[in-house]
Amino acid sequence: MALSDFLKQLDEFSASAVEAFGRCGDAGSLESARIEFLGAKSGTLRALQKQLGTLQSDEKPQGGKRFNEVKREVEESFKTAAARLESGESTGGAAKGPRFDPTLPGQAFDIGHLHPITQTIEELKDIMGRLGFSVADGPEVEDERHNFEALNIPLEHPARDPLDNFYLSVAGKDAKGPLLLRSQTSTVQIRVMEQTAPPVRVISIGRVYRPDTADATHYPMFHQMEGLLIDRHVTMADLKTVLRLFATSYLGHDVHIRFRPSFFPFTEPSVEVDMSWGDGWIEFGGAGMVDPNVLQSVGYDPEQVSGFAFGLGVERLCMRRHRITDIREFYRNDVRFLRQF
Ligand code: FA5
Repeated sequence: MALSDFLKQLDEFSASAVEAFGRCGDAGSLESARIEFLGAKSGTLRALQKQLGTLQSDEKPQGGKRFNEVKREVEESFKTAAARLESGESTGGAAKGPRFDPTLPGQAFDIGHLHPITQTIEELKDIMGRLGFSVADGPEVEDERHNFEALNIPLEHPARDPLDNFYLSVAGKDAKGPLLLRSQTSTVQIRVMEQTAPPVRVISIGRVYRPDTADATHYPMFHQMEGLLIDRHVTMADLKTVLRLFATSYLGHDVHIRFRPSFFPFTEPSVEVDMSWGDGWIEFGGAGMVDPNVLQSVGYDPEQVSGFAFGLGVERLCMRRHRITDIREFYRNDVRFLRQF
């Protein structure tokens, strides 16, 4: 027999014996494998030993050396498999560690989910995005210019009463006058218009703060979605269309909305927006045509552009959608409530 063929047979023998021992899951199959590969009478190793004798005499030393190496490897691998079974492991190959029972049910992990208000905010952004509104952001700590003055709320206006706002005792670095937690997202209208030339089509959703007493429909911290659209020839009919499209997208086609005449210093005319709630109505926001004074305060020309703005209560929308009757549920952090969304 040629030396090269003999060496090849040794390699094949080694690979299949090591693989077979590693696969054995119990003592019976390991013993059968031992007899097959290492059996003294008719095992493969014994057959290979006989082949060794058929090599040319000058090739015998090399063949013999390799034979002994392979014999040692395979015997080692047998001993390792025997020790593994002895220690109680049933699986072979690379598996290490404790026994694994694949028939046991898996462990369910509590991974939590987004708060219902966060989910609502994402959905509102999505709906308004489809109506062509992009998202703008503004700070929660504001100065009086953005929270009041530029919104046409003069110094003596009751909305600026310290009892109706959370004024801060620290003053801002550059801000003139005191700082406060914003009481409405209308502040972002001003910030956007200060930085962008018309046309404008944005929403802004975020927290606002008012020292209101908490009851079923009020909370001292809540969220508003502000909308602002400025362009040429924008009318009240556009406002109504956008709000109706928004309400039916979010709440379904059986929802009705109505406008009631109202007053906001920064819109003229102004309306309060209600939506149907069971047999009655619930107010979910204020809106109107942006007052020319506001357009002027940010450097827009009211002769050239007009626009509408609205500010909606996010909690109220979510309550209407899920028939939640008390706004305080959102902030009690009771997982039995939160888990339902
Ligand atoms: C405003 O805040 C105006 N900035 C809205 C506006 C924007 C008008 C742009 C015109 C143009 P109002 O104070 O009504 O308006 O608040 C708007 C909505 O916020 C209310 O309709 C209500 O849905 C919600 N809201 C007001 N106060 C609370 C509160 N304490 N808790 C929960 N939601 C509230």
